[in-house]
Amino acid sequence: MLTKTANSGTGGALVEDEPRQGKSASVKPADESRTAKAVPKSLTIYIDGEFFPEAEAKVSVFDHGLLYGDGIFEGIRFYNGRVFKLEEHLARLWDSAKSICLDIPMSRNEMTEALLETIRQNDLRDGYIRLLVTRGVGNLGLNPAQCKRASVIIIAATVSLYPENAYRNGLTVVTCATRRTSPSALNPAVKSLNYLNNVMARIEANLAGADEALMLNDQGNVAECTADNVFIIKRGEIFTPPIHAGALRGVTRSVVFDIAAELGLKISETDLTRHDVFVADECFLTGTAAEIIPVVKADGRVIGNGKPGPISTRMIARFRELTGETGTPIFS
Ligand code: PXG
Repeated sequence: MLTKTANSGTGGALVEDEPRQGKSASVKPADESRTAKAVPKSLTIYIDGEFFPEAEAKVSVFDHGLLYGDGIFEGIRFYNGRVFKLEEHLARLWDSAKSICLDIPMSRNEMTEALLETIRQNDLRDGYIRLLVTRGVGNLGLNPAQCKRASVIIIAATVSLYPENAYRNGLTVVTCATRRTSPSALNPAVKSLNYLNNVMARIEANLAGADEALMLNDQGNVAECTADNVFIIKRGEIFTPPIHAGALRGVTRSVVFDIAAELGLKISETDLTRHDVFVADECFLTGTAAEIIPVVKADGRVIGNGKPGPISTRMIARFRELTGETGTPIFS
């Protein structure tokens, strides 16, 4: 996850694979939003207090983020010149750090300024931030006591949303055999650089020709998808798995709770089974990259009438209003 191509202006940012049906929430380098003829412009990347062109943005092969996935990250969006829910993302980053005994080598205010400056350096108003804190350089042993200082990396890029028809037509999901990590192994609340559990699930979805993988916990209840939280709607009420079921405390998930309260919709955290998903009237996923996106098929069962339902549609509309109107200003 820390590798970068060093030879072009197009490879430094994270690019997700193309989902089936060409639906994509891929994060692309800034220059791809320009015309095909435009000369690719290199991203400017923050590493430990300095800015580098992406070809020179490199980390040591002895960084334990690379050697062991020892580190944490956040994916953050900015819209219309404002960073959406920045404080919530930073709070979760600091919680992840505390849980794994990682000292973030800067204050939250300094992190905010570094993040805003990275966006400004890339001259972006709408896009995606990948913020990483790695354990830093150590030796080949896994003992983090060898790592003297954590490294902070901030990448700002443009983001290609799923195409609008994915929001209108919905996604398909399949349940995967890979279970969400048990809290007794690696607590899924830690947004760690070790995402192999989710990557394995994602591979299963790809092999099955689905857009996303529904991950269960060790009890067989629904936890979440590979990078998104799951919600279902039954008889006008919204349900989502509780955190203890292995769901990340998603920032977008919290926004759904806020919108539900605002719209007077009943919402609760409850253990869900695959059956609950199959017989739901509506289903949607939430995540920073995907935002709120409907699901219309799970393991071959058509959800509701096979089209995004009215509550999902209202949620999406209100979410879009909020992202366009709220957030931490970047340029003032
Ligand atoms: N579950 C998991 C396992 C996640 O990693 C979410 C749910 C949604 O949380 P937020 O706070 O984004 O509403 C995530 C999000 C990406 C990306 O490119 C995001 C995540 C992981 C990998 C990629 O946005 N985390």
